[in-house]
Amino acid sequence: MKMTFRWYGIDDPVTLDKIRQIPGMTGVVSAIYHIPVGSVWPSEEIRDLKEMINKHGLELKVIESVPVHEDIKLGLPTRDKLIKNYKETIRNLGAEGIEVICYNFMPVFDWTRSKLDHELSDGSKALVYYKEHVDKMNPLKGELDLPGWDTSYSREDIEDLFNLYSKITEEDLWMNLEYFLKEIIPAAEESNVKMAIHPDDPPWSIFGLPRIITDEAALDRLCKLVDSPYNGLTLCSGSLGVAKENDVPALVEKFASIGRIHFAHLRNVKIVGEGSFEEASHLSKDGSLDMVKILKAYNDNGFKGYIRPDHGRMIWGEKGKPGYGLYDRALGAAYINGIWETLKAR
Ligand SMILES: [Mn+2]
Repeated sequence: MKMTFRWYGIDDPVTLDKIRQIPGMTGVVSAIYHIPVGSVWPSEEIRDLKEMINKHGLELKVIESVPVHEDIKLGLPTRDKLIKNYKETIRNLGAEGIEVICYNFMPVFDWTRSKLDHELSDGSKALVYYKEHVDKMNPLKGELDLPGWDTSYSREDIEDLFNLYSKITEEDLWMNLEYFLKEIIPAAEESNVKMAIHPDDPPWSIFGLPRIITDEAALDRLCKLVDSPYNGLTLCSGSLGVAKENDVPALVEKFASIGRIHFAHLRNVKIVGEGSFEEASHLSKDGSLDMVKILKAYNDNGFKGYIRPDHGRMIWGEKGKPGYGLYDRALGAAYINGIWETLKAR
């Protein structure tokens, strides 16, 4: 495995100079954040980003993420032009040596939490999702109190999107994903870029919107939509792991053994009731996931891909982007490195 760290670009208070000092760090995963969703990422900007990262002794081999336009998820007639742009972005990224693109297919909302600074018993602050809190919100009545939610959407935009999605079933969303993948995977193959879908976070429907990348059956179905190693997964332990029925080590075992995991997100979560969870430190005993078992499944199946500590808590008074501070993620990386070194030595 190759250890990486998510970096949000030059405005990120967690600088490349700091990231490179974390033991074992080979690179960062990043994106070009100012390009509107659906537009082509220009080669020159990709090259500039890569060169800046390389100058700090780090690689850029994974992009997280190239967002998928809502019109593609909705299957609107405008999708063909947008998919054409997406393919061009894939080719441009491949030409600059990018190996993996992480993306997701979640309607309207990306990852969702009810609070971003919930204080845990040790005084650290974590992202949490309490079902009773989310159930009370009604985005159509303007009762959307979702922290971290993209405020660039107006209430009218949200209403329009909800109206469009009210006609889209889970099966429709699957068909639209299949259409997208059948178009882009050949471009990914030609460009030697592995596509790696991130599971839905949390892996269940919210606000009545369809969500499909949620469990083992969904990952099986995804892999079969286009049977190519270039159609793969970002296996996120924390996203899948909040649903009790998802056995994360077994999922790693299954999909790493067939070479479909291109990017691993390692995060621990504590299930605190049906449909509710708190993000925890990476340590197994702090959450509901067995991190040694998960890493052992990667090691046993010869995983050579990219891995990163996923969200961290805010500790030691750090202020910054929720989930993406330096300290707790660095501790997570060190912990993962320790487990990995031990597994390799056995
Ligand atoms: Mn993740």
